[in-house]
Amino acid sequence: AIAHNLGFPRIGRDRELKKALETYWRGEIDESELRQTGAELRAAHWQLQRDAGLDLLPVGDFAWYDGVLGHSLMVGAIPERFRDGAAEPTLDTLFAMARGVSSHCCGGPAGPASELTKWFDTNYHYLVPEFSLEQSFQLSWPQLFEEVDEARALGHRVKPVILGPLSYLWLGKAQGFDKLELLERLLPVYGQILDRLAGQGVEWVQLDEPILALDLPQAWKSAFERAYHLLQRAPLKKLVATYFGGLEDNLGLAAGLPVDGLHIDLVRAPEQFPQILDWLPAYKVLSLGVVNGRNVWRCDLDKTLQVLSQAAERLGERLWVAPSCSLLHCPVDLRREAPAEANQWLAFAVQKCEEVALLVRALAQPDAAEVRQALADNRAVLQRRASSRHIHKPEVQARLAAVEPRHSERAAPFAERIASQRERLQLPAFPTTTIGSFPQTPAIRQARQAHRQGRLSDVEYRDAMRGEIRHAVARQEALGLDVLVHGEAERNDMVEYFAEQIDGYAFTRFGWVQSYGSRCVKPAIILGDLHRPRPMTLDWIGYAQTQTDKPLKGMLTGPVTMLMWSFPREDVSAEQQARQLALAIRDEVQDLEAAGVSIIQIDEAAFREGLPLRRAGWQVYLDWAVDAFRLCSAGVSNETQIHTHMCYSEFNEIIEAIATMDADVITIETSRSQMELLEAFRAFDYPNEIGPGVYDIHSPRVPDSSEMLALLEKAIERIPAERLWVNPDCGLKTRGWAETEAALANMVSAARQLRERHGMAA
Ligand code: THG
Ligand code: ZN
Repeated sequence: AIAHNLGFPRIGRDRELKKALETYWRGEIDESELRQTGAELRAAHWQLQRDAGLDLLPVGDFAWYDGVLGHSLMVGAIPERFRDGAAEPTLDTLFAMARGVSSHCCGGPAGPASELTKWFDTNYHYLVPEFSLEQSFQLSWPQLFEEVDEARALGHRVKPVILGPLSYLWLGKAQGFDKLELLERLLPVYGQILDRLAGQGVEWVQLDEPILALDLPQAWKSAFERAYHLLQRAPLKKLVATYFGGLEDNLGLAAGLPVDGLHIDLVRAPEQFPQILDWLPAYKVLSLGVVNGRNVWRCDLDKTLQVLSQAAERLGERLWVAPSCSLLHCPVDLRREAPAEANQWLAFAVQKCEEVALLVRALAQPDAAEVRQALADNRAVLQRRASSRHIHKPEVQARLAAVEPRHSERAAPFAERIASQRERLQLPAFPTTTIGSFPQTPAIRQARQAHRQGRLSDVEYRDAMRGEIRHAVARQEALGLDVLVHGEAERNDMVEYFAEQIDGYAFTRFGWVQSYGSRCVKPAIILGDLHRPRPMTLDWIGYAQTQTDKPLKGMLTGPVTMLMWSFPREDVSAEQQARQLALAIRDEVQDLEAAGVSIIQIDEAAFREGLPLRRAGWQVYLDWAVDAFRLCSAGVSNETQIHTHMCYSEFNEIIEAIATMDADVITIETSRSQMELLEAFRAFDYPNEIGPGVYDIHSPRVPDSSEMLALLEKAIERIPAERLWVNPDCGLKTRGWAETEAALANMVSAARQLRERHGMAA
């Protein structure tokens, strides 16, 4: 069998690419220095993979900002606003597409960046290709070919990786026409790419078609056969790679494509084996993705070898072994971390390559001493994990087992609750509030860093943060907002902040994963059973409440978002982990209530992101996700008002689940769609209160109160006036104070005018 890899993280073990990109964008290094860093990273990554024991290395997985964007350049899909006459695109064309260009610069092309969106169900974001009706494609960007030469000059055996034509079109955006019509125009460029690679002496190319793991319309299924039939004559071997899910109804289609090999994801969809063997033509290579490219746990080698041995018996040399998907989605190298007990259970990208190589070695030489030793070590490590007291906590499990359905039920239905809450809170009509965070100023970040490094004592830090809280509260009072927040000065990331205070989480120092462009996240790892040893936010929020007579909203992150933005366990279900998190947050909710906090917001920014790729899985997910939210929020009295906030915008398909969450108030992002997103809430007759964002916090622009008033009038057409709140789209942590105060002043003024107009002024 052959050991190969679908893709390696490009950001670098120490985020070298991030640093080089940002230095280049600031004008501190020139293009040749940036390119030099890129070449060094590629060389280092190939070497790491080769040293790990892989036979065939990916090329084309490196990208300056994003792989889909690089692909758009390669096929010449460059929107008009970024074109500079007939000139070939440059690295700056690529960065302009990724980051936008302002018109006052250099007289070159100007325009907003292309849109970013989530890459399938990962936390990676790609640049959405923009297709026009007159779209033409031409080979325009030689990066892939140069990198092939580069790798071969270094003596590596390589397999170029390209996004397949159907997945590429599927991921793009076409205004007012069917993008599938572009396929015939696109395929000749793929033909040229393959010819050119063959000319460079490439034997195998990997064409990624992850959409084969989605529910596809019939027209797209048929297009697969047509497209690959046309590409068949290219003089090199093609491996079609599928990942992130099972092929299901596309299994026959994928297995039958006129190509030379197929990669399937056996981590997400183990049931595809051995079924696949009955579908695969006898001449084809089968690549089995058995090492999880989406998580950080060591592979169970014994279990995996059982599957691989069976496959090897049937396939012989036609068996390839790989991670389930590109390793883009996991951190780079565990050897970078400080020693810790948990490290033995973990594998990052480099270690995953070693696992793949070891599996192949074990197939060939099951009795080699090193193989036996490695398998024995793996067995012992997994054993220790299975019995570790750090992971299995009987108290947590007992508490979870004792949860009853009534714990997810508020004491009274919304209609009764809201009456008690109005009585208690005495808010005006159209109450004004914010989503929770206020500007994270350099002073705040410096204080946090100084505290972390021990340069600021606990008391000094507490006083500094209390100063920030007093400032935020005073500003909000001066602005005339109705429901205040403490401003979240003490928080770094809305998940990390809570994860650090929940027992059962582990953290890395260098476990960065690219989120988009130069931006990375360092997800926490759910190591074992989770629980909250002590209050997490009470000191800050309790302090803030002492600074004002107005209602103050307590701010928490919800269980689903905590889970979606962490590396989860694989030995218990997502549902179980969400319920453990829900209980931890429930404790905090109850402590806040007991401290007199009358409004508690539980953010579920990633609620919609959790939806499975296939529609058949949606209801099961929504059921447990909604229940986790209810479990964390339902333990309060009728007079305590529960809010939630969701950033993302498509609610139509999940509106019923959102209603079932039964938050008293939901705030959502709507300003960019001119309140059109509220249509789902109107059509469904959403029963609870809603705060549609009246201005876009992603831009420094300060809208007039008349603009916000117009949006609110639109909102009133869809939401009854008594149930309407007034707030920005999202948190304000990325904004400056000046624009924040100006925008909020206009927002408060808009709410006052609305009250006058509708005869609802106090
Ligand atoms: N928190 C967590 N995960 C997330 C988001 C989050 N995943 C999805 C979405 N939000 C991703 N968005 C971003 C936005 C900004 C950054 C990363 C992901 C970012 N990162 C800093 C950087 O790369 O320079 C590093 C931040 C740090 O030092 O911790 O700017 O909100 N958990
Ligand atoms: Zn938001």
